[in-house]
Amino acid sequence: NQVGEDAATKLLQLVDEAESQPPVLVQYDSWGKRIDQIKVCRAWRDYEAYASQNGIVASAYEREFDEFSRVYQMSLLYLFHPSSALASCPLAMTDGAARAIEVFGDEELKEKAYQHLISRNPQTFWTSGQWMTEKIGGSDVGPSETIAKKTKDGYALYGTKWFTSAATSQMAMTLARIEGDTDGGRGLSLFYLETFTDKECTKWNHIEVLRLKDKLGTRAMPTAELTLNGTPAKLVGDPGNGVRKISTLFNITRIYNAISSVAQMRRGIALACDFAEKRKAFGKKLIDLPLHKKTLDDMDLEWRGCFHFVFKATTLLGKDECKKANKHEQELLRVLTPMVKLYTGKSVVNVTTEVVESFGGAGYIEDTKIPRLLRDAQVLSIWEGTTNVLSLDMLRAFKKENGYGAFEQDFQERVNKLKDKTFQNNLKNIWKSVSESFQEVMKKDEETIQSQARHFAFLFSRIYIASLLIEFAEKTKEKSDLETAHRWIKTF
Ligand code: MFK
Repeated sequence: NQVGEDAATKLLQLVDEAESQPPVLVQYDSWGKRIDQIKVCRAWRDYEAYASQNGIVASAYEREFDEFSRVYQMSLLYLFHPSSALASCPLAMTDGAARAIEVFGDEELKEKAYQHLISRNPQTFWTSGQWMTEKIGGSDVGPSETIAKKTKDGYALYGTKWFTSAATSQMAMTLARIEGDTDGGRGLSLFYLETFTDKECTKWNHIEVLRLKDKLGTRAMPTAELTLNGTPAKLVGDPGNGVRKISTLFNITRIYNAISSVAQMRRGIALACDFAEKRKAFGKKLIDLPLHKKTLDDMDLEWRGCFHFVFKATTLLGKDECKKANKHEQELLRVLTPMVKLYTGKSVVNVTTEVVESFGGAGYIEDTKIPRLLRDAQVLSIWEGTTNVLSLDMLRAFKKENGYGAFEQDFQERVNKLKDKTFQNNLKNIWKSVSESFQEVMKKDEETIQSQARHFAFLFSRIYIASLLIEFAEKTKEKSDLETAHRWIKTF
């Protein structure tokens, strides 16, 4: 695939350029006029153009491969992300916005914004922001303070958004409370706004840029703090239920996050393996030192499990979007989305920590570019819902949307089909013990239940992954796939 080839060559070269020329905010021009210009480097723009031309968002909506279009599109993302200096982030939000418009948008949004978001022409391609976070809360979105005042053409928004990733996007989806509406997430509404008033994106649309954020990683990406001073906005769908509506968007970005985590793990492991083939210590190549080899194998095992997990969710997403998913599959997708995000978001941090260590002291030194891998991994367990928030979302889906029933049924059906009866019994026994202790906890008070959510989110993820690995191995009949499944189950 051409994107794979480019990821190893020209896209990779852009990473250094983008990282060495981080965005800059110029607040005033030479004559003291407030301009709030965010300058991004050429490489950052090149990434957006490349993504558009190669359909990294568009191919999901062209649906050339019908229900498998998502698998195809996420495979492109998988190749693109590790060489993208996190230009994958605006693409995630762009994709989420396209999906939200597809679900809730009127004809006007579908004819204009949507066409820009899925364009393959860099001249007409738009990216979108997803402005949810306010000073009052990042995880707790319900108390958001942005107000929407009715105007003759629509609404005008007033408020401050504390983190706006990729702030140079041409549009954004955001939340605001229409004056007089109730408190909490249900009183918020979903809005569409255009960030600039001119095509060249130089004149902000009643928006002030307060500052750019100085972040641990994602340094090539402009993340800004913005104040909306009467920004014209259009209501998306009916008023209210803004949190529920924007979940359509963040359920897409959460899968992007999981794909990107898996892709980033693979890149780190590839570098660590390459180094191990070249570096000598104690008279041998590192790869021939048994403990080092075992450490690399364990990293690889984790990546394999995560890969199957996230592509299972991606397959369901594609089915759902093509209206081919039945109710059970929709419920399963709902619950797997937070699970794949939380599980892979933590794994990428753990695996990348090992990658750094596998280079010894060199991994800690900036000019090897290895530290950047860890900096950029850290955000993957934070944005789009932290591990704890997503563990609670798993419980929400388990309880409210028959997520547990769908999850258990899918797991049992897969396990019942296994040919390897020893493996089957092992899995059944592990499931029995985990599900019984889960049911015991679910009888307790809400505080106890919540305190155990993360523990069970990881356990359920790991057992589900075991079932995916053995199912895959029984299909391919490859020795290495069988070994992978057996090694995974031994970790319980
Ligand atoms: C390389 C990869 C790049 C990835 C892109 C990175 C871009 C970065 C941009 C950002 O980071 S944007 C900020 C991301 N912020 C979050 O993800 C917010 C995290 N917090 C949560 O997810 C909380 O769980 C949540 C805000 C949803 C809690 O909201 P509420 O209103 O306190 O909870 P509530 O009342 O349970 O939910 C409101 C409704 O939404 C309910 O429906 P009903 O009104 O019908 O009862 C919920 O069922 C529904 N809901 C909540 N989460 C849902 C959901 N529905 C479907 N899917 C979900 N995940």
